[in-house]
Amino acid sequence: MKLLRRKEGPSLDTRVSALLEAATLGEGRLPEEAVTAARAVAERAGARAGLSLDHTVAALAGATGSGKSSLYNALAGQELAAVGVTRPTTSTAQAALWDGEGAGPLLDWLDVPHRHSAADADGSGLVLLDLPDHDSIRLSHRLEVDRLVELVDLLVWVVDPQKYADAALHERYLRPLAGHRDVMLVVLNQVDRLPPQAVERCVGDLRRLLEGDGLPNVPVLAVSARTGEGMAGLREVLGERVAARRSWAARLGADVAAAAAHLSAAGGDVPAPGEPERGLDKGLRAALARAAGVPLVVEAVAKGHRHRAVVATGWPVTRWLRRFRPDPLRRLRLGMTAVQNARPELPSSEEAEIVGRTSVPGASAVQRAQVETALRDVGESAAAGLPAPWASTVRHAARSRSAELIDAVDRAIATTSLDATRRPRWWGAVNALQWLVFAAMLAGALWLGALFGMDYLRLPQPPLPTAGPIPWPTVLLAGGALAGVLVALLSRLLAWLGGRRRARRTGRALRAAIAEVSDKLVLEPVREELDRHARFTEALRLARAEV
Ligand SMILES: Nc1nc2c(ncn2[C@@H]2O[C@H](COP(=O)(O)OP(=O)(O)OP(=O)(O)O)[C@@H](O)[C@H]2O)c(=O)[nH]1
Ligand SMILES: [Mg+2]
Repeated sequence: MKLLRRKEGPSLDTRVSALLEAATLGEGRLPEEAVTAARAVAERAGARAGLSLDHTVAALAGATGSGKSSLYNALAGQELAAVGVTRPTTSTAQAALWDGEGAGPLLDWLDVPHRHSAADADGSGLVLLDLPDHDSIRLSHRLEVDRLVELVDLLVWVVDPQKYADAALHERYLRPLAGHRDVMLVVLNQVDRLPPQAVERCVGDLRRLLEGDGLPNVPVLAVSARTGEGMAGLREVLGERVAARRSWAARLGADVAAAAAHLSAAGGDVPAPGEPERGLDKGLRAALARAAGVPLVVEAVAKGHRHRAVVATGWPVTRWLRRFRPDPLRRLRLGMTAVQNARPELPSSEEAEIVGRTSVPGASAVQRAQVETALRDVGESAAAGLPAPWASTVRHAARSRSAELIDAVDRAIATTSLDATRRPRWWGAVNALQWLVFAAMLAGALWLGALFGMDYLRLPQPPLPTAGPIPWPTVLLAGGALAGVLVALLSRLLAWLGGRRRARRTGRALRAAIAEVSDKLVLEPVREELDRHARFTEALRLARAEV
């Protein structure tokens, strides 16, 4: 589009694109009628801008008998249109062309096949349309008028002294077109029928009515097609508009503004509340944590840690007993990779078939209901302050992926808790120490056993080394046993502390993982919708040239 750039504010081109963008963003959110209307305006703007910009299409519109055809003839300088006594007379639009070269495609687009060349040479660039009556008893007339009133560059409303206050004109056309005041003229025709002093009063009254329509400062011209009074003034005003070549852009600008206002009314242009509050999903995260059994997992992590610590570092004499007890963490099928998790020797319950699922007990009905409520709360608070259609889509966005939520949280927990089974390095060292101490104890026991056997067989006793007063084998046996138990007890204390720390750390990691899931599945869609609304509002502002 080759469009003129205004001195200030965005260009028409920019505004049309903005309107189109607003329509696209409003799609599926706002009433379809408003979206379609905005698209139609954008399309029309593109079409008009692609046609002759050297021509200004002005339409004579008004009630039957107001004298449109008479004015048309007077301006053209010849009897082109039939002026009748039977009403209505004009049934299809016709065009008079002044220097009509290049106006053909424009009139094709307007779908006005009846064209004449005007005899009056003064008016180069003007395309004048004589329209049927807007208040016609014939539907086809009204449709033709409505169609062309939407398309032309300049609207010339023709009224007469009797019917200038007609409600049909003011309510159906003038008031809704208040935004088009820059591309409108009002002509009070037939002033020859008024006594001279009444003309001014009549014009004043008409001006007041127009002000009431939201059309102050619209030029009002008192003319008579019959006597030619005021016609020079009308010719002059039309000539100025044609010479300026601005009407088409002003008209389209007004159309864009009107369509944007319509979208705005349909979708509300309350500015977006911006980014959703941080921590908006706090309640949701807590509900998800409860529903996913985080407290249970955290407890199992602590217990599991202690359990494995005893297996690894306990007194070798008794630690094997531990193996008969299940690992509390493994029982929830946590801390295993998906491969381990899917191993066939695992109980083939329903969940076991789904790789990577935990066996944390499923959320109770109450917990699920709490998640639902929390989800609704997120939607509600994100939608607060938004106009109705957008508020509803934001609320919907918050719940759009809720079906995946519980599963995603469960997966996050399975992944996050993998880390909870890492073995601390000291377990290995203590284990080695335990076996060393155990070996010492065993050596002592064997030694004593050998001594006992030799004594039984009455063999001579070999010399017995002593540590102080106590013989070495006894030191080894008793000391080994004592040291083993002590090391086991100390390890148990350390494992208890370690379990607590690990549980805390796992709790934090789980909550972080849940926050991530909630952000991705709940807040992200909400943010997207809020962003869409923000872009919609911004596009509308631009389309209405409010910058
Ligand atoms: N006295 C007087 N009569 C006029 C004037 N202009 C038009 N007329 C008469 O008003 C009647 C209607 O004029 P038209 O020009 O046919 O009116 P129109 O607005 O085209 O009417 P439709 O085609 O039916 O919509 C005709 O009898 C004209 O002679 C005027 O300035 N003064
Ligand atoms: Mg007519």
